[in-house]
Amino acid sequence: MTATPVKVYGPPLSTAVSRVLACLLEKQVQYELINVNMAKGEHKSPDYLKIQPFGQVPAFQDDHITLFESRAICRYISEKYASQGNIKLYGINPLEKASIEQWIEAESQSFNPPSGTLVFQLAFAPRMNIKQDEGLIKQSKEKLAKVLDVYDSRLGESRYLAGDDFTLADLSHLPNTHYLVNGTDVKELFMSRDNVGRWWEEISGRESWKKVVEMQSSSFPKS
Ligand SMILES: N[C@@H](CCC(=O)N[C@@H](CS)C(=O)NCC(=O)O)C(=O)O
Repeated sequence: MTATPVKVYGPPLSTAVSRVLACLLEKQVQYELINVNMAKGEHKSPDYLKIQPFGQVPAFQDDHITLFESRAICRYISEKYASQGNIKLYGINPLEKASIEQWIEAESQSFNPPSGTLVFQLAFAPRMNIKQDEGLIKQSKEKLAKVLDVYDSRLGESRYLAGDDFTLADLSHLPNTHYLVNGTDVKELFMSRDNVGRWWEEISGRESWKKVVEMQSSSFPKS
């Protein structure tokens, strides 16, 4: 455990915040979660913009350093606390790290665009009384299906995306997939692919992620 807790700013319901929380829990790093009331626009306030200039969550502080971008924060946590918690999370040699990076990039560049759109359209828009865009939903489902074909093939060769161990590559997929598999018809895109379905059951059952989901459930605004 670290002496001074690191600080994470933002609500656990945010996919990007939950990525960072899952990483901190895997690495057993003590943290303080600081609420940012997005409904009240606190993420656009002048003080908050000093630590996250794009006005988004999460922001992250460790002693004197401040970071934003959830995947960069996860890389930092994994490197700084390399010898504690899950020591395989970011690999232990150049090839492992490159393989993990390859799949983090795939997540960010190929998986996140269609899956993030679907999370917003199917999980958040109805709760926010925002009209859904049926054309965009259809297009995103088609794009995501193609990405998941690649994943299914990869996961037929190895237990996890980057090899035999659960790593940041897998962890990065937890937030969007969680929303899509729990409560939307996109679940079928994941579960109809045997290897993707097996992988999802395995990664979503990790204690770290179950704790994040608990935090999300208890912070969900009551209607
Ligand atoms: N690439 C960023 C994305 C951050 C992001 O989009 N955060 C969303 C919540 S999940 C947000 O702050 N949205 C409010 C806004 O953009 O104004 C990361 O991974 O940290």
